[in-house]
Amino acid sequence: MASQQVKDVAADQLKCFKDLNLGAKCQQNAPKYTTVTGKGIADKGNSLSVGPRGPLLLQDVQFLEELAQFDRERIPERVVHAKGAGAFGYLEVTSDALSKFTKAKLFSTVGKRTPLAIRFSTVGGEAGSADTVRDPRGFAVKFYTEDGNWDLVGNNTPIFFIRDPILFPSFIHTQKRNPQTHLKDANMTWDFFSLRPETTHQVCFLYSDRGIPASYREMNGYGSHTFKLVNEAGEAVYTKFHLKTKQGIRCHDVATAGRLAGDDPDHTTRDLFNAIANKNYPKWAMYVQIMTFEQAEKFKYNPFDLTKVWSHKDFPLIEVGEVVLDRNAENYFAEIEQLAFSPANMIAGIEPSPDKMLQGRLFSYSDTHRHRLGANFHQIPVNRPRCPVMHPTLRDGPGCFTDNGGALPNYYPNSFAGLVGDSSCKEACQKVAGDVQRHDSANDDNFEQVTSFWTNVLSPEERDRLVANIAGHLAQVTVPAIVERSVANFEKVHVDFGAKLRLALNLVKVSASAGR
Ligand code: HDE
Repeated sequence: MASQQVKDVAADQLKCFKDLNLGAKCQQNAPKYTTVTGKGIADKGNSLSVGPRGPLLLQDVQFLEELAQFDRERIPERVVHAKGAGAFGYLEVTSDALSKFTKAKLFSTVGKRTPLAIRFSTVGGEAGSADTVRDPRGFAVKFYTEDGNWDLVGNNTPIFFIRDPILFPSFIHTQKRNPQTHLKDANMTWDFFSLRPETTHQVCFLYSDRGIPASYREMNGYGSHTFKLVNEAGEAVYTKFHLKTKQGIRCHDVATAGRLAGDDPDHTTRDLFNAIANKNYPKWAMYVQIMTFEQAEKFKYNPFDLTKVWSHKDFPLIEVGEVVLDRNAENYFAEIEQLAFSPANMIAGIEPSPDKMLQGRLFSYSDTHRHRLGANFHQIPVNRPRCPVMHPTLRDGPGCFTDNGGALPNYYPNSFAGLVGDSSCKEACQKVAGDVQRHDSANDDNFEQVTSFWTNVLSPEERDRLVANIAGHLAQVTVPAIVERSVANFEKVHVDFGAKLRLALNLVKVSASAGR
Protein backbone atom coordinates (compact mmCIF):
# COMPACT_ATOMS: atom_id res chain seq x y z
CA MET A 1 0.00 0.00 0.00
CA ALA A 2 1.76 3.12 1.27
CA SER A 3 5.07 1.38 0.72
CA GLN A 4 4.30 0.88 -3.00
CA GLN A 5 3.50 4.56 -3.61
CA VAL A 6 6.62 6.13 -2.07
CA LYS A 7 9.52 7.29 -4.19
CA ASP A 8 11.98 4.40 -4.50
CA VAL A 9 14.97 6.39 -3.23
CA ALA A 10 16.80 3.15 -2.52
CA ALA A 11 16.78 2.25 -6.22
CA ASP A 12 18.20 5.70 -7.00
CA GLN A 13 20.88 5.74 -4.29
CA LEU A 14 23.81 6.31 -6.65
CA LYS A 15 22.17 9.25 -8.39
CA CYS A 16 21.10 10.75 -5.04
CA PHE A 17 24.68 10.42 -3.82
CA LYS A 18 26.01 12.19 -6.89
CA ASP A 19 23.47 15.01 -6.72
CA LEU A 20 24.16 15.54 -3.03
CA ASN A 21 27.93 15.33 -3.05
CA LEU A 22 29.16 16.35 -6.48
CA GLY A 23 26.42 18.56 -7.88
CA ALA A 24 28.25 21.88 -7.51
CA LYS A 25 31.85 20.64 -7.68
CA CYS A 26 33.67 21.26 -10.92
CA GLN A 27 35.93 18.58 -12.39
CA GLN A 28 39.17 20.31 -11.29
CA ASN A 29 38.25 20.15 -7.60
CA ALA A 30 37.19 16.49 -7.76
CA PRO A 31 38.65 14.38 -4.92
CA LYS A 32 41.42 12.04 -6.08
CA TYR A 33 41.73 8.28 -5.74
CA THR A 34 44.49 7.13 -3.35
CA THR A 35 45.87 3.90 -1.90
CA VAL A 36 44.83 3.10 1.70
CA THR A 37 47.96 4.88 2.88
CA GLY A 38 47.05 8.00 0.95
CA LYS A 39 49.36 7.81 -2.06
CA GLY A 40 47.69 9.22 -5.15
CA ILE A 41 46.63 6.77 -7.85
CA ALA A 42 47.02 7.85 -11.45
CA ASP A 43 45.30 4.89 -13.13
CA LYS A 44 42.61 3.00 -11.22
CA GLY A 45 41.57 0.63 -14.01
CA ASN A 46 44.73 -1.08 -15.35
CA SER A 47 47.09 -3.47 -13.58
CA LEU A 48 50.84 -3.10 -14.08
CA SER A 49 51.97 -5.63 -16.71
CA VAL A 50 55.02 -6.49 -18.78
CA GLY A 51 53.71 -5.71 -22.22
CA PRO A 52 50.04 -5.47 -23.05
CA ARG A 53 49.48 -9.24 -22.61
CA GLY A 54 51.19 -9.63 -19.22
CA PRO A 55 52.43 -11.20 -16.95
CA LEU A 56 51.76 -8.94 -13.95
CA LEU A 57 54.32 -7.52 -11.52
CA LEU A 58 54.56 -8.14 -7.77
CA GLN A 59 55.51 -4.49 -7.38
CA ASP A 60 51.96 -3.44 -8.32
CA VAL A 61 51.09 -2.64 -4.69
CA GLN A 62 47.94 -0.90 -5.80
CA PHE A 63 46.68 -4.14 -7.41
CA LEU A 64 47.78 -6.32 -4.46
CA GLU A 65 45.94 -4.04 -2.05
CA GLU A 66 42.79 -4.21 -4.16
CA LEU A 67 42.70 -8.03 -4.13
CA ALA A 68 43.93 -8.53 -0.56
CA GLN A 69 41.19 -6.34 0.88
CA PHE A 70 38.58 -8.01 -1.32
CA ASP A 71 39.73 -11.43 -0.10
CA ARG A 72 38.90 -10.33 3.43
CA GLU A 73 35.62 -8.49 2.87
CA ARG A 74 33.37 -10.99 4.61
CA ILE A 75 33.06 -11.38 8.35
CA PRO A 76 30.99 -14.23 9.80
CA GLU A 77 27.30 -13.52 9.44
CA ARG A 78 25.21 -13.58 12.61
CA VAL A 79 24.55 -17.22 13.54
CA VAL A 80 20.86 -16.24 13.81
CA HIS A 81 19.20 -13.01 12.61
CA ALA A 82 21.68 -12.80 9.71
CA LYS A 83 19.36 -10.90 7.34
CA GLY A 84 18.45 -7.47 8.61
CA ALA A 85 17.99 -3.78 8.10
CA GLY A 86 18.58 -0.90 10.47
CA ALA A 87 18.30 2.81 11.06
CA PHE A 88 18.84 5.53 13.64
CA GLY A 89 16.61 7.85 15.63
CA TYR A 90 15.64 8.67 19.16
CA LEU A 91 13.41 7.87 22.15
CA GLU A 92 11.41 10.80 23.47
CA VAL A 93 9.92 10.42 26.94
CA THR A 94 6.19 11.26 26.87
CA SER A 95 5.26 10.59 30.52
CA ASP A 96 7.13 10.54 33.80
CA ALA A 97 5.40 7.31 34.82
CA LEU A 98 8.68 5.40 34.93
CA SER A 99 10.75 7.85 36.97
CA LYS A 100 9.37 6.54 40.27
CA PHE A 101 10.29 2.97 39.34
CA THR A 102 13.75 3.45 37.86
CA LYS A 103 16.75 5.68 38.31
CA ALA A 104 17.66 5.15 34.64
CA LYS A 105 18.20 8.74 33.55
CA LEU A 106 16.80 8.34 30.06
CA PHE A 107 13.30 8.13 31.61
CA SER A 108 13.83 10.99 34.12
CA THR A 109 12.07 13.91 32.38
CA VAL A 110 9.20 14.32 29.95
CA GLY A 111 10.53 15.54 26.59
CA LYS A 112 13.99 14.05 27.09
CA ARG A 113 15.48 12.55 23.93
CA THR A 114 17.99 9.70 23.81
CA PRO A 115 19.62 8.71 20.50
CA LEU A 116 19.21 5.10 19.40
CA ALA A 117 19.96 2.54 16.72
CA ILE A 118 17.55 -0.21 15.68
CA ARG A 119 18.18 -3.36 13.70
CA PHE A 120 15.28 -5.47 12.45
CA SER A 121 15.83 -8.96 11.14
CA THR A 122 14.47 -12.34 10.22
CA VAL A 123 15.87 -15.23 12.25
CA GLY A 124 16.53 -18.48 10.43
CA GLY A 125 17.69 -17.41 6.97
CA GLU A 126 21.14 -16.50 5.73
CA ALA A 127 22.19 -12.91 5.04
CA GLY A 128 20.85 -13.12 1.48
CA SER A 129 17.53 -14.78 2.29
CA ALA A 130 14.09 -13.34 1.51
CA ASP A 131 12.52 -10.78 3.84
CA THR A 132 8.99 -12.16 3.49
CA VAL A 133 9.43 -15.58 5.09
CA ARG A 134 7.32 -16.86 7.98
CA ASP A 135 9.69 -16.28 10.87
CA PRO A 136 9.82 -14.14 14.01
CA ARG A 137 11.30 -10.70 13.35
CA GLY A 138 14.15 -9.35 15.47
CA PHE A 139 13.58 -5.89 16.93
CA ALA A 140 16.86 -4.84 18.56
CA VAL A 141 17.28 -1.35 20.01
CA LYS A 142 20.47 0.27 21.28
CA PHE A 143 19.86 3.37 23.40
CA TYR A 144 22.98 5.57 23.64
CA THR A 145 22.17 6.97 27.11
CA GLU A 146 24.27 9.38 29.13
CA ASP A 147 24.95 6.49 31.52
CA GLY A 148 26.09 4.02 28.90
CA ASN A 149 24.44 1.84 26.29
CA TRP A 150 21.18 0.06 27.07
CA ASP A 151 20.22 -2.62 24.57
CA LEU A 152 16.68 -3.93 24.39
CA VAL A 153 17.21 -6.92 22.10
CA GLY A 154 13.68 -8.09 21.43
CA ASN A 155 11.49 -9.66 18.80
CA ASN A 156 8.11 -8.80 17.28
CA THR A 157 6.59 -11.41 19.60
CA PRO A 158 6.08 -11.06 23.36
CA ILE A 159 6.96 -14.73 23.92
CA PHE A 160 9.51 -17.30 22.75
CA PHE A 161 9.60 -20.99 21.78
CA ILE A 162 11.51 -22.33 24.77
CA ARG A 163 12.11 -21.44 28.41
CA ASP A 164 15.51 -23.04 29.06
CA PRO A 165 18.46 -21.59 27.10
CA ILE A 166 20.30 -24.92 27.07
CA LEU A 167 17.89 -25.95 24.28
CA PHE A 168 18.53 -22.87 22.12
CA PRO A 169 21.31 -24.24 19.86
CA SER A 170 19.25 -27.40 19.18
CA PHE A 171 16.12 -25.38 18.53
CA ILE A 172 17.96 -23.12 16.08
CA HIS A 173 19.49 -26.13 14.32
CA THR A 174 15.93 -27.33 13.57
CA GLN A 175 15.13 -23.97 11.98
CA LYS A 176 18.23 -23.97 9.82
CA ARG A 177 19.61 -26.56 7.41
CA ASN A 178 19.82 -30.36 7.65
CA PRO A 179 23.48 -31.26 8.27
CA GLN A 180 23.59 -33.70 5.34
CA THR A 181 21.23 -32.33 2.72
CA HIS A 182 21.87 -28.67 3.48
CA LEU A 183 18.12 -28.17 3.04
CA LYS A 184 15.48 -26.79 5.37
CA ASP A 185 13.84 -29.85 6.88
CA ALA A 186 10.22 -29.95 8.07
CA ASN A 187 10.90 -33.24 9.92
CA MET A 188 13.53 -31.52 12.08
CA THR A 189 11.29 -28.51 12.76
CA TRP A 190 8.18 -30.44 13.78
CA ASP A 191 10.10 -33.16 15.60
CA PHE A 192 11.47 -30.48 17.94
CA PHE A 193 8.21 -28.51 18.20
CA SER A 194 6.21 -31.60 19.05
CA LEU A 195 8.74 -33.01 21.52
CA ARG A 196 8.82 -29.67 23.36
CA PRO A 197 5.17 -28.58 23.78
CA GLU A 198 6.20 -25.31 25.43
CA THR A 199 6.84 -24.15 21.83
CA THR A 200 3.08 -24.33 21.06
CA HIS A 201 2.30 -20.75 22.17
CA GLN A 202 4.96 -19.16 19.95
CA VAL A 203 4.24 -21.63 17.13
CA CYS A 204 0.62 -20.42 17.09
CA PHE A 205 1.78 -16.81 16.93
CA LEU A 206 4.24 -17.68 14.16
CA TYR A 207 1.72 -19.54 11.96
CA SER A 208 -0.96 -16.89 12.51
CA ASP A 209 -1.25 -13.84 10.22
CA ARG A 210 1.35 -12.07 12.36
CA GLY A 211 3.99 -14.58 11.20
CA ILE A 212 4.68 -12.55 8.02
CA PRO A 213 4.77 -8.80 8.80
CA ALA A 214 4.24 -6.62 5.69
CA SER A 215 7.18 -4.43 6.73
CA TYR A 216 9.42 -3.77 9.69
CA ARG A 217 7.50 -0.53 10.26
CA GLU A 218 4.15 -2.27 10.56
CA MET A 219 4.90 -4.58 13.47
CA ASN A 220 5.28 -4.27 17.22
CA GLY A 221 8.45 -4.86 19.21
CA TYR A 222 8.70 -6.53 22.60
CA GLY A 223 11.52 -6.72 25.12
CA SER A 224 9.82 -10.07 25.80
CA HIS A 225 11.71 -10.92 29.00
CA THR A 226 10.88 -9.76 32.48
CA PHE A 227 13.37 -7.13 33.62
CA LYS A 228 13.89 -5.47 36.98
CA LEU A 229 13.57 -1.71 37.46
CA VAL A 230 15.37 -0.15 40.43
CA ASN A 231 14.78 3.38 41.73
CA GLU A 232 16.98 5.83 43.67
CA ALA A 233 15.83 4.31 46.97
CA GLY A 234 16.94 0.86 45.83
CA GLU A 235 13.33 -0.38 45.52
CA ALA A 236 12.70 -2.82 42.71
CA VAL A 237 9.76 -3.95 40.57
CA TYR A 238 9.53 -6.27 37.59
CA THR A 239 8.69 -4.93 34.15
CA LYS A 240 8.13 -5.83 30.51
CA PHE A 241 8.76 -3.41 27.62
CA HIS A 242 6.47 -3.07 24.60
CA LEU A 243 6.87 -1.00 21.42
CA LYS A 244 3.59 -0.59 19.57
CA THR A 245 3.74 0.49 15.95
CA LYS A 246 2.08 3.80 15.12
CA GLN A 247 1.91 2.72 11.47
CA GLY A 248 -0.65 0.02 12.35
CA ILE A 249 -0.03 -3.70 12.12
CA ARG A 250 -0.09 -5.08 8.59
CA CYS A 251 0.81 -8.57 7.47
CA HIS A 252 1.28 -10.28 4.11
CA ASP A 253 -0.94 -13.15 3.11
CA VAL A 254 0.88 -16.32 2.13
CA ALA A 255 0.48 -15.78 -1.63
CA THR A 256 1.81 -12.20 -1.56
CA ALA A 257 4.74 -13.20 0.63
CA GLY A 258 5.60 -16.05 -1.73
CA ARG A 259 5.45 -13.79 -4.78
CA LEU A 260 7.58 -11.10 -3.12
CA ALA A 261 10.18 -13.67 -2.05
CA GLY A 262 10.84 -14.13 -5.76
CA ASP A 263 10.11 -10.65 -7.15
CA ASP A 264 11.62 -8.49 -4.42
CA PRO A 265 13.32 -10.58 -1.72
CA ASP A 266 14.63 -7.42 -0.03
CA HIS A 267 11.13 -5.97 0.20
CA THR A 268 11.13 -4.88 3.87
CA THR A 269 14.73 -3.63 3.74
CA ARG A 270 13.76 -1.39 0.82
CA ASP A 271 10.55 -0.29 2.55
CA LEU A 272 12.40 0.89 5.66
CA PHE A 273 15.08 2.75 3.70
CA ASN A 274 12.55 4.48 1.46
CA ALA A 275 10.21 5.45 4.28
CA ILE A 276 13.04 7.24 6.08
CA ALA A 277 14.51 8.73 2.90
CA ASN A 278 11.03 10.10 2.09
CA LYS A 279 10.81 11.59 5.61
CA ASN A 280 7.92 9.26 6.49
CA TYR A 281 9.59 8.50 9.81
CA PRO A 282 8.42 5.26 11.46
CA LYS A 283 7.25 5.62 15.05
CA TRP A 284 6.43 3.32 17.93
CA ALA A 285 4.85 4.10 21.31
CA MET A 286 6.82 2.63 24.19
CA TYR A 287 4.86 1.03 27.03
CA VAL A 288 5.76 -0.88 30.17
CA GLN A 289 3.91 -3.34 32.35
CA ILE A 290 4.80 -3.28 36.03
CA MET A 291 4.59 -6.21 38.49
CA THR A 292 5.57 -5.81 42.13
CA PHE A 293 7.60 -8.50 43.90
CA GLU A 294 4.48 -9.34 45.96
CA GLN A 295 2.41 -9.77 42.80
CA ALA A 296 5.20 -11.91 41.35
CA GLU A 297 5.00 -14.22 44.40
CA LYS A 298 1.26 -14.74 43.84
CA PHE A 299 1.29 -14.78 40.03
CA LYS A 300 -0.47 -17.79 38.53
CA TYR A 301 2.51 -18.60 36.32
CA ASN A 302 6.24 -18.28 36.70
CA PRO A 303 6.64 -14.53 35.98
CA PHE A 304 10.05 -15.27 34.43
CA ASP A 305 8.76 -17.83 31.93
CA LEU A 306 9.40 -16.47 28.41
CA THR A 307 6.68 -18.68 26.88
CA LYS A 308 4.00 -16.72 28.79
CA VAL A 309 2.51 -13.24 28.56
CA TRP A 310 1.33 -11.06 31.44
CA SER A 311 -2.35 -10.25 31.02
CA HIS A 312 -2.87 -6.61 30.05
CA LYS A 313 -5.98 -6.54 32.22
CA ASP A 314 -4.04 -7.40 35.38
CA PHE A 315 -0.88 -5.53 34.39
CA PRO A 316 -2.04 -2.62 32.20
CA LEU A 317 0.20 -1.01 29.61
CA ILE A 318 1.65 2.31 30.79
CA GLU A 319 2.81 4.63 28.00
CA VAL A 320 6.25 6.11 28.63
CA GLY A 321 7.72 7.31 25.34
CA GLU A 322 7.91 7.42 21.59
CA VAL A 323 10.58 5.83 19.41
CA VAL A 324 11.24 7.54 16.07
CA LEU A 325 13.55 6.44 13.24
CA ASP A 326 14.71 9.43 11.19
CA ARG A 327 18.12 8.54 9.71
CA ASN A 328 19.34 5.85 7.36
CA ALA A 329 22.88 4.56 7.69
CA GLU A 330 25.47 6.17 5.43
CA ASN A 331 27.23 2.83 5.21
CA TYR A 332 25.48 -0.47 5.82
CA PHE A 333 28.50 -2.53 6.82
CA ALA A 334 30.00 0.04 9.19
CA GLU A 335 26.80 1.03 10.91
CA ILE A 336 24.38 -1.91 10.67
CA GLU A 337 26.39 -5.08 10.03
CA GLN A 338 28.83 -4.10 12.77
CA LEU A 339 26.09 -3.19 15.25
CA ALA A 340 26.63 -5.43 18.25
CA PHE A 341 23.62 -5.77 20.55
CA SER A 342 23.59 -7.52 23.88
CA PRO A 343 20.88 -7.96 26.50
CA ALA A 344 23.77 -7.70 28.97
CA ASN A 345 24.13 -4.00 28.07
CA MET A 346 22.04 -2.50 30.85
CA ILE A 347 22.32 0.75 32.74
CA ALA A 348 21.85 1.74 36.37
CA GLY A 349 18.13 1.33 37.14
CA ILE A 350 17.52 -1.56 34.70
CA GLU A 351 18.63 -5.02 35.80
CA PRO A 352 18.10 -8.63 34.78
CA SER A 353 15.33 -10.75 36.27
CA PRO A 354 15.96 -14.44 37.04
CA ASP A 355 14.43 -15.41 33.62
CA LYS A 356 16.66 -18.34 32.59
CA MET A 357 16.51 -17.36 28.92
CA LEU A 358 17.63 -13.83 29.70
CA GLN A 359 20.38 -15.18 31.94
CA GLY A 360 21.61 -17.37 29.06
CA ARG A 361 21.55 -14.43 26.67
CA LEU A 362 23.62 -12.31 29.07
CA PHE A 363 26.55 -14.55 28.11
CA SER A 364 25.93 -15.37 24.48
CA TYR A 365 25.88 -12.01 22.70
CA SER A 366 29.24 -10.52 23.68
CA ASP A 367 30.70 -13.95 23.13
CA THR A 368 29.46 -14.06 19.54
CA HIS A 369 30.64 -10.46 18.95
CA ARG A 370 34.18 -11.39 20.02
CA HIS A 371 34.06 -14.11 17.36
CA ARG A 372 32.24 -12.10 14.66
CA LEU A 373 33.77 -8.63 15.13
CA GLY A 374 36.84 -9.18 17.31
CA ALA A 375 37.72 -8.57 20.94
CA ASN A 376 37.46 -4.79 20.57
CA PHE A 377 33.96 -4.83 19.03
CA HIS A 378 32.81 -2.32 21.65
CA GLN A 379 35.24 0.26 20.21
CA ILE A 380 33.65 0.22 16.75
CA PRO A 381 32.06 3.68 16.40
CA VAL A 382 28.46 2.47 16.16
CA ASN A 383 28.89 0.41 19.34
CA ARG A 384 30.68 3.07 21.39
CA PRO A 385 28.81 4.58 24.31
CA ARG A 386 28.24 8.32 24.07
CA CYS A 387 29.64 8.81 27.58
CA PRO A 388 33.19 8.52 28.96
CA VAL A 389 34.48 4.93 29.24
CA MET A 390 36.94 4.31 32.07
CA HIS A 391 37.97 0.68 32.03
CA PRO A 392 41.78 0.72 32.08
CA THR A 393 42.12 -2.95 33.02
CA LEU A 394 40.72 -3.94 29.59
CA ARG A 395 43.58 -3.50 27.12
CA ASP A 396 45.06 -4.26 23.71
CA GLY A 397 43.78 -6.98 21.40
CA PRO A 398 43.23 -6.89 17.62
CA GLY A 399 41.71 -3.75 16.13
CA CYS A 400 42.26 -1.32 19.00
CA PHE A 401 40.76 1.97 17.76
CA THR A 402 40.84 4.14 20.90
CA ASP A 403 43.61 5.52 23.12
CA ASN A 404 43.55 2.06 24.75
CA GLY A 405 43.33 3.48 28.29
CA GLY A 406 46.31 5.77 27.63
CA ALA A 407 48.81 6.04 30.47
CA LEU A 408 46.41 4.95 33.20
CA PRO A 409 47.61 2.03 35.34
CA ASN A 410 46.31 -1.19 33.78
CA TYR A 411 45.78 -3.05 37.05
CA TYR A 412 43.37 -2.82 39.99
CA PRO A 413 43.69 -1.95 42.83
CA ASN A 414 46.39 0.67 42.41
CA SER A 415 47.61 3.82 44.14
CA PHE A 416 47.83 6.05 41.04
CA ALA A 417 44.74 6.14 38.80
CA GLY A 418 42.58 8.44 40.90
CA LEU A 419 39.46 6.58 39.71
CA VAL A 420 36.66 5.74 42.15
CA GLY A 421 33.58 3.51 42.05
CA ASP A 422 30.16 5.03 41.25
CA SER A 423 27.89 4.19 44.20
CA SER A 424 24.81 5.41 42.28
CA CYS A 425 25.17 2.33 40.06
CA LYS A 426 25.01 -0.21 42.89
CA GLU A 427 22.81 -3.18 41.96
CA ALA A 428 19.64 -3.76 43.99
CA CYS A 429 20.02 -6.35 46.73
CA GLN A 430 17.96 -9.47 46.13
CA LYS A 431 17.73 -12.66 48.20
CA VAL A 432 17.54 -15.93 46.31
CA ALA A 433 17.40 -19.47 47.61
CA GLY A 434 16.74 -22.88 46.09
CA ASP A 435 18.05 -26.34 45.42
CA VAL A 436 20.81 -26.53 42.82
CA GLN A 437 19.77 -29.12 40.26
CA ARG A 438 18.71 -29.39 36.60
CA HIS A 439 15.07 -28.45 37.23
CA ASP A 440 12.80 -29.93 34.55
CA SER A 441 10.64 -27.15 33.10
CA ALA A 442 9.18 -29.13 30.18
CA ASN A 443 5.63 -29.20 31.51
CA ASP A 444 5.07 -25.79 33.11
CA ASP A 445 1.50 -24.98 31.94
CA ASN A 446 2.21 -25.30 28.25
CA PHE A 447 -1.32 -24.89 26.92
CA GLU A 448 -3.56 -22.64 29.03
CA GLN A 449 -2.46 -19.34 27.48
CA VAL A 450 -2.53 -20.87 23.99
CA THR A 451 -6.11 -21.98 24.58
CA SER A 452 -6.96 -18.42 25.51
CA PHE A 453 -5.21 -17.19 22.32
CA TRP A 454 -7.28 -19.63 20.23
CA THR A 455 -10.56 -18.91 22.01
CA ASN A 456 -10.40 -15.21 22.89
CA VAL A 457 -7.92 -13.54 20.55
CA LEU A 458 -8.37 -15.13 17.12
CA SER A 459 -11.48 -14.59 14.97
CA PRO A 460 -12.97 -17.67 13.23
CA GLU A 461 -11.26 -16.61 9.95
CA GLU A 462 -7.92 -16.14 11.71
CA ARG A 463 -8.26 -19.61 13.27
CA ASP A 464 -8.87 -21.09 9.83
CA ARG A 465 -5.78 -19.40 8.42
CA LEU A 466 -3.70 -20.54 11.41
CA VAL A 467 -4.81 -24.13 10.80
CA ALA A 468 -4.15 -23.84 7.06
CA ASN A 469 -0.66 -22.44 7.61
CA ILE A 470 0.28 -25.16 10.11
CA ALA A 471 -1.22 -27.86 7.91
CA GLY A 472 0.69 -26.55 4.89
CA HIS A 473 3.99 -27.05 6.70
CA LEU A 474 3.04 -30.25 8.55
CA ALA A 475 2.12 -31.76 5.20
CA GLN A 476 5.83 -31.69 4.33
CA VAL A 477 6.65 -33.92 7.32
CA THR A 478 7.35 -37.44 6.11
CA VAL A 479 7.26 -39.23 9.50
CA PRO A 480 3.65 -39.99 10.55
CA ALA A 481 4.56 -40.21 14.26
CA ILE A 482 5.81 -36.62 14.19
CA VAL A 483 2.60 -35.41 12.52
CA GLU A 484 0.51 -37.32 15.07
CA ARG A 485 2.48 -35.92 18.02
CA SER A 486 2.15 -32.40 16.62
CA VAL A 487 -1.61 -32.66 16.09
CA ALA A 488 -1.98 -34.11 19.61
CA ASN A 489 -0.36 -30.96 21.01
CA PHE A 490 -2.79 -28.69 19.15
CA GLU A 491 -5.63 -30.90 20.37
CA LYS A 492 -4.54 -30.07 23.91
CA VAL A 493 -4.98 -26.38 23.03
CA HIS A 494 -8.58 -26.98 21.88
CA VAL A 495 -10.45 -29.97 20.51
CA ASP A 496 -11.66 -27.87 17.57
CA PHE A 497 -8.08 -26.92 16.75
CA GLY A 498 -7.09 -30.59 16.59
CA ALA A 499 -10.18 -31.55 14.58
CA LYS A 500 -9.72 -28.74 12.04
CA LEU A 501 -6.07 -29.64 11.68
CA ARG A 502 -6.82 -33.31 11.06
CA LEU A 503 -9.32 -32.34 8.42
CA ALA A 504 -6.96 -29.87 6.78
CA LEU A 505 -4.10 -32.36 6.80
CA ASN A 506 -6.19 -34.95 5.03
CA LEU A 507 -7.19 -32.36 2.46
CA VAL A 508 -3.65 -31.12 1.97
CA LYS A 509 -2.35 -34.67 1.70
CA VAL A 510 -5.01 -35.74 -0.79
CA SER A 511 -4.54 -32.69 -3.02
CA ALA A 512 -0.74 -32.94 -2.81
CA SER A 513 -0.71 -36.58 -3.93
CA ALA A 514 -3.37 -35.88 -6.56
CA GLY A 515 -1.08 -33.28 -8.05
CA ARG A 516 1.84 -35.70 -8.54
FE1 HDE B 1 19.08 -13.99 20.27
N1 HDE B 1 20.95 -14.19 19.50
N2 HDE B 1 19.39 -15.61 21.45
N3 HDE B 1 17.15 -13.91 20.95
N4 HDE B 1 18.73 -12.42 19.11
C1 HDE B 1 21.50 -13.40 18.56
O1 HDE B 1 23.66 -12.49 18.67
C2 HDE B 1 20.60 -16.14 21.73
C3 HDE B 1 16.57 -14.74 21.85
C4 HDE B 1 17.62 -11.62 19.11
O2 HDE B 1 20.11 -7.35 15.11
C5 HDE B 1 22.95 -13.67 18.35
O3 HDE B 1 24.71 -10.81 17.63
C6 HDE B 1 20.49 -17.14 22.76
C7 HDE B 1 15.32 -14.21 22.29
C8 HDE B 1 17.76 -10.56 18.13
O4 HDE B 1 22.14 -7.87 15.74
C9 HDE B 1 23.27 -14.75 19.39
C10 HDE B 1 19.16 -17.19 23.07
C11 HDE B 1 15.15 -13.03 21.63
C12 HDE B 1 19.01 -10.76 17.56
C13 HDE B 1 21.93 -14.96 20.06
C14 HDE B 1 18.48 -16.22 22.25
C15 HDE B 1 16.30 -12.86 20.78
C16 HDE B 1 19.59 -11.92 18.20
C17 HDE B 1 23.34 -13.97 16.93
C18 HDE B 1 18.47 -18.11 24.06
C19 HDE B 1 13.98 -12.06 21.69
C20 HDE B 1 19.65 -9.95 16.44
C21 HDE B 1 24.11 -12.77 16.46
C22 HDE B 1 18.88 -17.96 25.40
C23 HDE B 1 13.59 -11.65 23.02
C24 HDE B 1 20.36 -8.74 16.99
C25 HDE B 1 24.20 -11.90 17.60
C26 HDE B 1 20.92 -7.92 15.86
C27 HDE B 1 20.87 -12.42 17.91
C28 HDE B 1 21.78 -15.81 21.08
C29 HDE B 1 17.07 -16.03 22.27
C30 HDE B 1 16.43 -11.73 19.92
C31 HDE B 1 23.94 -15.99 18.90
C32 HDE B 1 21.63 -17.96 23.32
C33 HDE B 1 14.40 -14.85 23.34
C34 HDE B 1 16.76 -9.48 17.80
O5 HDE B 1 24.22 -14.36 20.32
